[in-house]
Amino acid sequence: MRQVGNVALAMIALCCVGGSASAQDESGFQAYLATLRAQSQAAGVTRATIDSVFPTLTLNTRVVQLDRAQPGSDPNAPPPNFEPYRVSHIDAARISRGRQAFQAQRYRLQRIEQQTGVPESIMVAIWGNETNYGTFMGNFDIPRALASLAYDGRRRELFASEFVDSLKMIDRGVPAERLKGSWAGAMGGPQFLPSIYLRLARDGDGDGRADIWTSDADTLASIANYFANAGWRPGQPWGLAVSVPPGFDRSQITNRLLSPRCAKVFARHSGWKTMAEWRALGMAPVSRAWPEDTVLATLIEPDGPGKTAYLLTGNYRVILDYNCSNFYALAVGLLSDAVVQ
Ligand SMILES: [Ca+2]
Repeated sequence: MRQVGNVALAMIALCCVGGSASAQDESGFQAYLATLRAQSQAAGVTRATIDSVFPTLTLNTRVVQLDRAQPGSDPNAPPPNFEPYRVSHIDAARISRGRQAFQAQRYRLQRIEQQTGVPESIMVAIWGNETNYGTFMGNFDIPRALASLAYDGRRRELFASEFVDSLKMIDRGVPAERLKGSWAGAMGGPQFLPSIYLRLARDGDGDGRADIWTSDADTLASIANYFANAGWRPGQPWGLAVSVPPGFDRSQITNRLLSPRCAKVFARHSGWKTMAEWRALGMAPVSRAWPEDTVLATLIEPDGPGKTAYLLTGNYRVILDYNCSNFYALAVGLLSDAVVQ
């Protein structure tokens, strides 16, 4: 009952914010653009960029449909198992392409790892998970998509801010026609939102531009810069697959901390223990060498007791910072291991 009431309230709220969110009409969108224009001016976007972009903007109903089709999560539903996801996302084709990308890019990857401490294999795995190694980066016009999503209003503040940042990219010298990406505003090989591009995109090939759309060197340098900025610890793995001993008492590893962000993702992790403590509890490595005894890790059992479990270091949290999903982060970690085998 409470849920029904909340949904009804939300619909009422939507109907009355600007009177346009449910109408989805071009005239409502054009009227809303005055707000976005004022926000852009207030944020310091140049007149030339504003005058060149705004006349091109029309409502993209397709991105609004895609945003609304995002599956809502039922708080009472048990999380799905990871194993089917692993099998479909880290298949032979993706591993094979990853090994090819790894070999083809090694001369760059080695240099970037030396500069940032971010492993070559992690850069490749992010690239593979985000865009299948640069082969699928999205073809939506980014300012138009973000303006449409801001107008729709489900996450207006976020999308309006990203829209303004996409204009700042033009001011910074990115050609407007480069601003192509996913329907939700992620661009180029690393799939950066405009705010992330402005903060963390890097020039990897020395031409003075961070071209994450056509330069593999810039894409890989940008991914590494993101990871270094988010606190990747050189010399530590992301984690490793382990087997949990039969009859293991899980009450002794309960996580009592509540994460302020991504609470549901972190709620699936145990409390922190050192590798020495995990080994003393009977965990046995499945796939790779045991990290140093002092490294801290949490345990996740994404398929429940009796199946493969994973010990996750602080570096796993850096992958979550990139995309806060346990399935995503596990897939990146396992793909990174597979491409260098
Ligand atoms: Ca460049």
